[in-house]
Amino acid sequence: MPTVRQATIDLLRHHGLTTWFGHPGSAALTLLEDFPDDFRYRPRMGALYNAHLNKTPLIVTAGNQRRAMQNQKCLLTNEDATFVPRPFVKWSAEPAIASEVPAVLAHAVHVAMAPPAGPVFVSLPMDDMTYELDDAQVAEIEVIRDRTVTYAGAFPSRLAKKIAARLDAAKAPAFVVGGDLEHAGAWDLIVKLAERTRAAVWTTPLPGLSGFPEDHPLYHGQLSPGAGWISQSLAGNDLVVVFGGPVFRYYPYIPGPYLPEGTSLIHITGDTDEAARAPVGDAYVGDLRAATAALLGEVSETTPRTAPDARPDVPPLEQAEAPLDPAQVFAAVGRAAPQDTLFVTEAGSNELEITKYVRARATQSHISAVGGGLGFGLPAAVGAQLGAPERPVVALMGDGSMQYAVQALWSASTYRIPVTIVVASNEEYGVLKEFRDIEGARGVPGLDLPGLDITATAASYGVDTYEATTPAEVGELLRAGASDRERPTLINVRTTRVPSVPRRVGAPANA
Ligand SMILES: Cc1ncc(C[n+]2csc(CCOP(=O)(O)OP(=O)(O)O)c2C)c(N)n1
Ligand SMILES: [Mg+2]
Repeated sequence: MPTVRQATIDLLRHHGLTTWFGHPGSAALTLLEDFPDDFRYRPRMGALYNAHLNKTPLIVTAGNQRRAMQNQKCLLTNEDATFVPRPFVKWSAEPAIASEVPAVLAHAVHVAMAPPAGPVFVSLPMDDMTYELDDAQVAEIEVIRDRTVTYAGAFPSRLAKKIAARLDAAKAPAFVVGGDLEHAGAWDLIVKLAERTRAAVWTTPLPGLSGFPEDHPLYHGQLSPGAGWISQSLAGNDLVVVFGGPVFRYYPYIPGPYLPEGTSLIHITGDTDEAARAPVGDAYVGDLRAATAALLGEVSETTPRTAPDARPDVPPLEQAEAPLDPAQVFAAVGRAAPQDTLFVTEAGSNELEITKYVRARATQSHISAVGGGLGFGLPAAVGAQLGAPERPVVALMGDGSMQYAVQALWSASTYRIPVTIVVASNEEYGVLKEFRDIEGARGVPGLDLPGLDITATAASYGVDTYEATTPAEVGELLRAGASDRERPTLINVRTTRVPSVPRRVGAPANA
């Protein structure tokens, strides 16, 4: 008779879940024994908070002590296992009996995938895995394994007409796009809609995925999260339409109205809580792809508007020597990176510079952490490279951010995952200094990072490492790193410290 472990593996395989990111511990050994050849195991603790805010459909399992030893609180007992990952999971469970494990995992898969997607958690007592199933249980599990759950989204044309009428009447509409547009597969549609309405397009702060081509003439960059900054950036737009993201994840507190005087906001989202918690605007909750398609069918093509000003050109390469201005580094990266590069960024003070100068071009080409919890970038880059093995994956990291999940370098070198990592080393937590200045906080310790040897650290994990000292070298090393499909590469660049006046896009000079 098959065991619960065999039925579990079979169920996961059936759903195409064959890459397992884990942290091997003794409570998981009964699950991992005789690990099947068509599965791959990557040791790594997940950052649940970021996964939750990035709406990543992740099934997290943790081994628990044997059921008969939990009452004594033996070593490895997780007393209230389902509570531990809250509030960062959509759902969590521990099967009531061993034979229920596959059914609970099927439930977990479907809940994780249901829009808006997100992580779920299942606790698996160790002795469940070896439990032998009888014929009736096997038959029931097969039915559960083979059934399907389909989400069919629609957007009523009555509502699309109403929104389109407001868009048609607007003199200078702006779109603010979020990563959910990409989850929804609405990339081409939103580009067409922006072109048809000649809207200025911004990315929502902390978008996760950029939602729009960053090299498009209508693209204006990523909004800075402060309310006062956002209302300044959107000044002159009489209608703002937000697609597939929250309104907005403000930080830090920058006084100012949520919107410029006389501007109204429409919020189109697939996430009911996003709609419910927004401080301004009329929200429409529905399927994002269907909503964008419906709007495209309804907006008038004849509303005369001039295109908003395109952004300044990327600066020419300078003959500079390290420490380099970050703009020079990222302009060099943007020039050298192959067209289909997938960028993962965890770059502190440089996130906005990156949308200005690197300009990711296609869908699924710029991934970042919505939650901002450091320790996302390196493992996300490794995961992205596993998910998109033919594409060059380039991680753009700060020297501080490098330290939070540095062991991902071990996975990259051990499993020959050919990511290229560019580190902007300014020897500080630069963005925290910007926030310190904004808050007017004095005497804050711990913001300098002198003496970190990034290349030596990476080399100790077995990664090929280089030090770039000019923009031209950044470009050459990046091209070489991206074309090496066998091994990971790390390029460290010394960069200038952040200036003491915040220089964020849309930031008022006196913020
Ligand atoms: C786990 C975690 N710890 C601390 C922070 C606070 N934090 C936000 S940005 C940052 C510094 C990033 O520095 P670095 O990567 O060097 O980029 P820089 O701003 O210097 O360009 C820190 C410590 C965080 N977001 N997450
Ligand atoms: Mg730094």
